[in-house]
Amino acid sequence: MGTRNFPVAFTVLATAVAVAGCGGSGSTKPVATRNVEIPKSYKFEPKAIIVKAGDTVTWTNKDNFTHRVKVDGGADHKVDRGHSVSVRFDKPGTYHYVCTLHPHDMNGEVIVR
Ligand SMILES: [Cu+2]
Repeated sequence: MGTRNFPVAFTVLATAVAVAGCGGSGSTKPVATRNVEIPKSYKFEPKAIIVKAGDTVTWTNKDNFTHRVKVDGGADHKVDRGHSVSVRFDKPGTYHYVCTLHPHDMNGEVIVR
C-alpha cells in the first residue's frame, strides 16, 4: 500500500532538517556584503559573504594582532592591525579562505554569483 510509506518518509525528512539545523550557530548564514571585519578574538565577521562576479572584497583588521587572509588558489596577504586587504573575485564560485596564522579558528567563505 503506497499510503503506508508516507509517514515513514516524512519522519526521515524531519530528522534530516533537525540535524542540519544543529550544524550552525546561526551566524554562518551568508551575508550580502563586500566588507569583512576581523574583530577581536580571532574571527572573521561575517564568516560567509555573498558578492557578485567582479566585486572586490575588503578585509579590515580591527584585532590587536596581525592576521592573514589567503583565499584558495590565491596569495597569502598579511593584514597588520588597523590595516586592510582587498581581493577581487572575477569568476562565480565558492571560495574558502583562512588566516594562515590561525587556520583552525579563522576561516570563512566568499560566495561569488
Ligand atoms: Cu589570524
